[in-house]
Formats: sequence, C-alpha cells, structure tokens
Amino acid sequence: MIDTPEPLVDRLDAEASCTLLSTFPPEFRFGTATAAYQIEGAVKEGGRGESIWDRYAHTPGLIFHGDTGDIACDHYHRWEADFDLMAELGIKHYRFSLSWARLQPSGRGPLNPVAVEFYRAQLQGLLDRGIAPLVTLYHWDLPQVLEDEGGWPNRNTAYLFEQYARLAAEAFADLAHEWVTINEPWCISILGYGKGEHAPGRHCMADAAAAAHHVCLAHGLAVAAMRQVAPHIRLGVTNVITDVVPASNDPADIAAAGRLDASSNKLFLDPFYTGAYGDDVLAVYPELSQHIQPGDLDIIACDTDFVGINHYHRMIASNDPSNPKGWIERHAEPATTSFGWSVLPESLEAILGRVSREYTTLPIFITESGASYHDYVDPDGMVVDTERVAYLRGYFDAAARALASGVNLQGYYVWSTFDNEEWAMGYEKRFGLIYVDYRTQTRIPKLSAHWFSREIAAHADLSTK
Ligand code: IFM
Repeated sequence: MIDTPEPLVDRLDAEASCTLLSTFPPEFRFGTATAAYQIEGAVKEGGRGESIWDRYAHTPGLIFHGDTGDIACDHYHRWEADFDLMAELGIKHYRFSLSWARLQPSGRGPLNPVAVEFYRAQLQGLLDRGIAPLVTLYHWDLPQVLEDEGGWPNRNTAYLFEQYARLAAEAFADLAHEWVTINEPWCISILGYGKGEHAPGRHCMADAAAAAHHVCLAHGLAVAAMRQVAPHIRLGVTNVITDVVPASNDPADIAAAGRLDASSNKLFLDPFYTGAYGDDVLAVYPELSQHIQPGDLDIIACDTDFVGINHYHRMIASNDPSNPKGWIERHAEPATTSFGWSVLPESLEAILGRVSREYTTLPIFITESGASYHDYVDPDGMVVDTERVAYLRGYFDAAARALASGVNLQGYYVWSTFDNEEWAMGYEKRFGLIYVDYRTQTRIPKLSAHWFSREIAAHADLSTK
C-alpha cells in the first residue's frame, strides 16, 4: 500500500469514512477509468494512424488553448510506472480503451502488430499486478480515413467496426474477459456530428441521427462477432445518462424535459434495451427512420452481460417556443465542478433507479463518474482536493442507496485514474485521482487518491473476513 505523505495524514484522518466498509458487498468492484486518446500520446509512433481527434485537435480554434493529445500523459511510454503506481494505491479494477487508429491505422485489414504487442503487454501488465481490466473497444478515436469515407453517418462504418471488434477479440480475449463495445454513443453522434463540439466537428442533426443509429448497429454487430470468436467474454455498452428534470410543474416544462430526455437518454436506452425507438425519440430525430433497415433493431437489442452507465450531471429543461428545438436546457445548480456541472448525488441514485425500473435488471457498472476541479500543487508538493473527496463520498453513498433499493449495481469506476486530455477542453479540466504535471510528466497522487486507496483497502478487507 502507498505511504501517505506526512502533510496529508491529518487531513486524511479527518476525511476517513466507513461508507464502503458497511454498505457494499465484498464482491462489489471499485476501480478507475481512462481512455486511449486522453492518456497515451505517441500519436505518430508504433504505426498508429491519424484519428478524428488528431485532425480536430490540430484544427486551430477547436480545442481550448490549442491543446492536443499528441503527448497527453505519455502513458504510451510510461504505462509500466503508471500501473505500478495504481497497484501501490491498491486499485484492483481498471477500465481503459484500445485505440482503433492505433490497431487499424487505415480502419480495415489486419491489426497493426506493434499495437497488438503494446496492448497485450498492457493487459499482461495489469494482470501481473492483480488489476482486472475492463476494455473499451471504442472511445471516440475513429480512424480519420473512415471519416473521410463518411464517418459514422455512413452505414459501412458499422460493418468495419464489426471487423475491428472480431479482430480485437481474437487478439486479446485470452487476457481480457470483459469488454465495453462503445463509450457514450450520445457524445459520438450528437456532440460529434450534430453540435460540432467534438470530433469530427460537424454541425448537422441529420448526420447526427444517422450516426446515432449506426453506432447502435455497430455495437450489436460487434457483440455477435466477438461472441463468435470468444464465447467466454462478457460484453456491454456504456451510455452517458443525464438526470433530466423540468424547470417547473408547468406541463409545458414537463413536456420539454421529456423531449430533452428523449434526445439524450432514450435515444440509446430504447433501442439497446427495448429493441425499438420510442415515438418521442423519433419525434425529436425524424431523420432516424430513414436509416433503420429490417433486422437492425434485433441486432442492436442483442443480449449483453452488463450495462455500462456514465453519469455526470443534472440538466433542467424549460419550454421555449422561440428556440428551434422548442426547449432550452441549463445545468442544475449548485454548479460546483470546474466544468459548471452539478454536484447532486441524488441524480446518480435517480438515474440508476430509472434504468433498472424502466429498462433492464442486468448487472450495472458505473463505468465513469467523477468531477473536475481546479487542482494545483501546493507549497508542500501536495494536491489537496478536498472537493473531490466530498464528491466521491456523496456519490458512493448514493450508489449504496441505489443498491439498497434493489438496483443490481455491481461496480463503480471513478473517472479518472489520471488527469488527462479532456477533449475540447484540453488540459484545463482535471478529473484525475492522480495529478499529472504535463511539463515534467510527474505523477502526484492527490488527497482523493490516498482517500480512495484507504477506502478500497478497507473494502477489500471485507472479503477476507
Ligand atoms: O473525459 C470524458 C470521458 O472521455 C467520457 N465521459 C465523460 C468524461 C468527462 O467529460
């Protein structure tokens, strides 16, 4: 176990709690999560191809401060030391992603052997340290060549993803037994193709609707292909679920909240877990229908083994006839993360209850939950992120309440292991339990990392009793 630096000991004693000890079953998994583009760097090494995020980041004006993922946390070169540090902290579960652009630089054909070796070494490195991997196949880094062929709005991208998924299962399933096919279809399609806030930066809702359907299809095709070559693996898809509430009891605001919910949550929960898009979803995205081919929804609603949920905030919806969408949305207050995102643990409880009541009783993993704060290194060389400790305690308590109420919750991965490249916000937002000094690439476990380390050690003790 890691030594807690002297200046943090008192603070940590003050922060200690018994939440995990008393409320989570011994087999409940606590872990942390990252994604390839956000931490790896080395974008031109090992035969990696260009991804849509490389192209987007290098387009002036799109990313805060002109930041790019070219170096990021340099995890490509430092992964062994990074895993050593995680092991010292006692982390036993780790979710990370494979880079499609690294494994298939041209989006098709055999996997790049250098990348296969790199990820096999990482997987083995995790297992050697007693850390169980949860591998995400796609966390947003589409090979740029596929975007040049139309990207996710092009149905063929789903078939190419199926091939990539099959090859990845062949290459890694002996070492990786649990997989998330796709991370946050909403961000891929709506932010990437509709709002232009993420790569590839298109502003076209018709493209976004096409992309949404093809991302769903890609998931279903991938599950079937991966099961064929590796029947033993466990599979799921991860959606980001927002807690949507109306601004008032006015029926017009309630209807507005329904439309916002349809546009963000139901757009994916419906097809994945009911095998149909709700009428409310089709009303918000009328273009969807023209992309649905016979049999698609059966493929999309395939059997999976678990449900991945990422959760970050609550949005408040109000009716607004003057807005082209018919509603406006704002972040709930108090907005206390550095992103302006709400800190409302009851939102987590609400969305977990909702998914298990309305959609599925499959095991649920919170595959991401966390907060960005203005972390800095103090004169003692420490990063004292008391806000993050409070945040995590509140959200773990909410998860415990959901569990007690009957939600089949089986794990919680904190976003993120390290500070990293936060997409369009570059390095300005810090989500990590471990602080990264990007100039020197020094890693400093924050107060929250020491707190988490103590908590998970206490929780691990449960299973030995
Ligand atoms: O950093 C992202 C992650 O890649 C996907 N989910 C949300 C996080 C915070 O914005």
